[in-house]
Formats: sequence, structure tokens, C-alpha cells
Amino acid sequence: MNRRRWLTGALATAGAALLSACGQAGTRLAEQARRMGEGLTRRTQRLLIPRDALAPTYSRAEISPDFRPNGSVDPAASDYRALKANGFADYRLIMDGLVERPLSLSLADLRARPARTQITKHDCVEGWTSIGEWTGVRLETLLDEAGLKPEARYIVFHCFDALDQREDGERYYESIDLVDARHPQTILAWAMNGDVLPVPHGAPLRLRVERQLGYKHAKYIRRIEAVESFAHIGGGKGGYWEDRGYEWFAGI
Ligand SMILES: Nc1nc2c(c(=O)[nH]1)N[C@H]1C(S)=C(S)[C@@H](COP(=O)(O)O)O[C@H]1N2
Ligand SMILES: [Mo]
Repeated sequence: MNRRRWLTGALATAGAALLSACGQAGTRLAEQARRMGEGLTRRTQRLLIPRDALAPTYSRAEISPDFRPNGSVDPAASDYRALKANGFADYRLIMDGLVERPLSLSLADLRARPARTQITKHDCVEGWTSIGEWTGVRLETLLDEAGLKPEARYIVFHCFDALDQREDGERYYESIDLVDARHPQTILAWAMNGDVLPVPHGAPLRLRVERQLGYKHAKYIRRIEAVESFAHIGGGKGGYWEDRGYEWFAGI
């Protein structure tokens, strides 16, 4: 029998058993699976690694000197340009939808909350990766402040940019489930590599959802909405690229 297939099957079986029996052992197994997973397919890794496991982190020395900006790099929408012209002093992040207490937060408000810094590898579906350091507030912190209603199942990110740069163009959006939303490494980043988040990388606020591919990491966030279903938003598939054929679940 093909050795790798045997190993994969054995690991998956052992993993499932350990996970149900003991969370700690499951996490250790996940680390081993990740190391062995180098040559395995993405789909296999998804099966082996628990959803709440941490993404690998890196040292300062490993930060990419030229982290590639991708997709929108300077939104043309007039509301965005007005905010940018004023150094985002008038920016407010809106959090609403299925929450008990809708929020409207300035950048100063966001920076005043407990911050988390992480150095991670960004993985774009187009086949490139870059390592960067991100600082921001955990999404879970804001979800708890706003108080999710029990019906809430997904978190939707509404962005300022339209990829065609038209004023009436379809704006970028994304969505994640509550497992990713509450993951410790899921942050709303306002800084990159120790500096203010640059415009090409999503200023003033962008998502880092480290267990997912690049297109899930919404940049230029203007509004975060808790929903029961995203069927009524955009093309109904949960994201700008999902509406154009990409998979909604882009776990890595
Ligand atoms: N609002 C918005 N978010 C976005 C995009 C975009 O075009 N608009 N592109 C996505 C894609 S495909 C990738 S790979 C990353 C790129 O992030 P970066 O510019 O910091 O490298 O942003 C993602 N988030
Ligand atoms: Mo991407």
C-alpha cells in the first residue's frame, strides 16, 4: 500500500480518537501532522488539523522585506478617499447586525483595546506567500463587547473598495464562521511590521484570519455584520471571490 496514504489514514484515525479523548494530545498530534503535512495535500491537512489549532508563527528575522500587496491597493471610492485625506481621523468601524449592542469605534478606540501581535505567513491562492507582523484587536473582544445574539452564525466584513474602482462598483466583502471569528489569532489589524497599517495592505483596518487563505483576509473594513445567513448579501456565496467561484471555506 502507498506509504503516505497509509500514514494519512492512520493519523486521521488516531487523531479522531485522541481528539475525542483528550484535547492536549490532539493538539500535539496536530503539530506532528502539520510537520508531516509538508508533502500532503491541503485537503488532507484540513482533516488532520483541528479548526482551533494555531497557525505557525515566525521570527522577526523571517519577515518578508517586500510583502506583496494584492487585489485592491488604493480604493477609489469617494467615502474612502475622504477618510484617507484626513488620516482616517473620522473613521468609524461599525459593528452591527445580530448583536445586542451595536458598536461605532474610532481608530483610537480600537488601539485602546488589548492588542495582539503575531508574525505569520500569508498564503494567496495565486501561489505566493509573504511573512508579516500584524498588530490589532482580537475580533472576539469586539464580538463580546457587542454581545452576539444566539441566532448569529457568521461574521460578514463589508469593505470600502470595488475592484473595478467604480463609484457604483460591487464592493469587496467576506465572511467567516464563529470558529474562525473566535480563533485567538483572528485580529482586526491596525499595524503591520510595527508601523501604521499602509494603504496598500488595507488601511485603516484589515482582517487577519490566519487559518484561511489570503482572499478571506478582508482589507479596508468599514462595517462588520453578524448574520444568521449570508444568502442575501452580494451574490449570496459569502464573499466577493466566492461569488465568482472560489470556495467559501479556504482553511489552511
Ligand atoms: N477589501 C479587500 N480585501 C482583500 C482583497 C481585496 O482586493 N480587497 N484581496 C484579497 C487577497 S486575494 C489577498 S491575497 C489579500 C492580500 O493582502 P495584502 O495586500 O496585504 O497582501 O487581501 C485580500 N483581501
Ligand atoms: Mo489572494
